[in-house]
Amino acid sequence: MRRDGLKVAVAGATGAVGNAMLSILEERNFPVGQLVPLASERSEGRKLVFKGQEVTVRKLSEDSFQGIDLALFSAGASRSEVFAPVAVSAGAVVVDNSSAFRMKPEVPLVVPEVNPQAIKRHQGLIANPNCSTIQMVVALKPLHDAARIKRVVVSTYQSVSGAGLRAIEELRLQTHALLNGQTEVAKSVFPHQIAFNCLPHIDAFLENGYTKEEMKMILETKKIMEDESIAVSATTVRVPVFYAHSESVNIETERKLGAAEAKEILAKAPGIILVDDPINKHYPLAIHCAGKDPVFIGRVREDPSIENGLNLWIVADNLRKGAALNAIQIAELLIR
Ligand code: 25A
Ligand code: L14
Repeated sequence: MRRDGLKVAVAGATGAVGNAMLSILEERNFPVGQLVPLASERSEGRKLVFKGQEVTVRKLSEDSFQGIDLALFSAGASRSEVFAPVAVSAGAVVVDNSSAFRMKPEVPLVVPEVNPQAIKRHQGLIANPNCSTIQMVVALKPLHDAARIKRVVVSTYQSVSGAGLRAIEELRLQTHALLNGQTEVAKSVFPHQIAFNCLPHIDAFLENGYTKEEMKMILETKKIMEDESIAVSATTVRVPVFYAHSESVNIETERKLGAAEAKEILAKAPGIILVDDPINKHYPLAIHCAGKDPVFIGRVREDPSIENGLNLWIVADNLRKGAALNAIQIAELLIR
């Protein structure tokens, strides 16, 4: 791929992730020569601003990718299934945010802090992992290198922005309605009221009783860490938070890792900020991590219920490190 003056398409440019992609391309001075924002016909003709210039949203179609060097996809799995292969055939390299291709053996699934080497074997398409998985593996990788992780038990507290712009609006409207004395709320994105509630249900349920979101955490973790032996047990929960996902993570290691040693390792690891001073009430909070790039870790402590166990609290902005930022970091590896 060229290294300068790239023609970059963003499929889903009007969505929550697409919008973050435009900001991050600009912030990081990614070498964009021309930006081509793509979305559904609902947004055709809409103007967006990129680097101070107006750009017009075009309808995502078979002819969207002529001359495109890099295509960033975040318009849902069904759109990626149809249009990502079209973009690759047209000669673009695709970084796909959806779940469509992540588990395909020939497709690299990349978190730059964890498995940058996997990118080398790409055949035109690189998959960006699930948001909850990305922030967890950034934390797991340095601990795995130090002490080999045998098992992970994770519960997530996921913000509504992961489900898109309409989901953000649904939480806002429901909260407003309930605070104004209404007892019934309108719902369309989430299966139940999300305001003042927690939903143990993200993405669709599978026959095994788990949700797709939970299975993504299990399967994608093994693939990114390149270690099928890591056992993962996940419960994913939607909470009434707008931005940033939080996770309670319990790990069991082969070798004993004390809390102090674990903190030292995490503090030095790439992409991580340790915020762990509970006496002064310092630990990562979604409201502080929203809009930021790193993965924030705190509440690091030994688990006395097993021989070699640790508990961690991990928070990151799901639209940035969980989606748009990670995708652009992948693109940066491509042009390096
Ligand atoms: O299809 P899926 O797999 O179920 O996933 C799609 C949903 O998941 C979000 C996405 O959020 C959407 O809600 N999403 C997808 N991948 C994600 C990821 N990795 C992710 N969220 C987090 N991490 P979104 O609404 O913020 O962004 C959607 C973007 O995709 C464009 N798009 C949708 N359908 C398209 C399409 N582009 C091309 N062809 C299609 N057929 C979408 O553009 C947006 O950029 P848009 O023009 O449809 O959206 C403009 C406005 O319309 C609202 N809207 C979205 N869907 C509907 C809708 N309004 C009415 N009815 C709808 N069904 C959006 O809120 C936006 O303001
Ligand atoms: O697989 O609804 O990347 O919060 C990320 C957002 C799945 C849905 C993925 C959500 C999507 C998820």
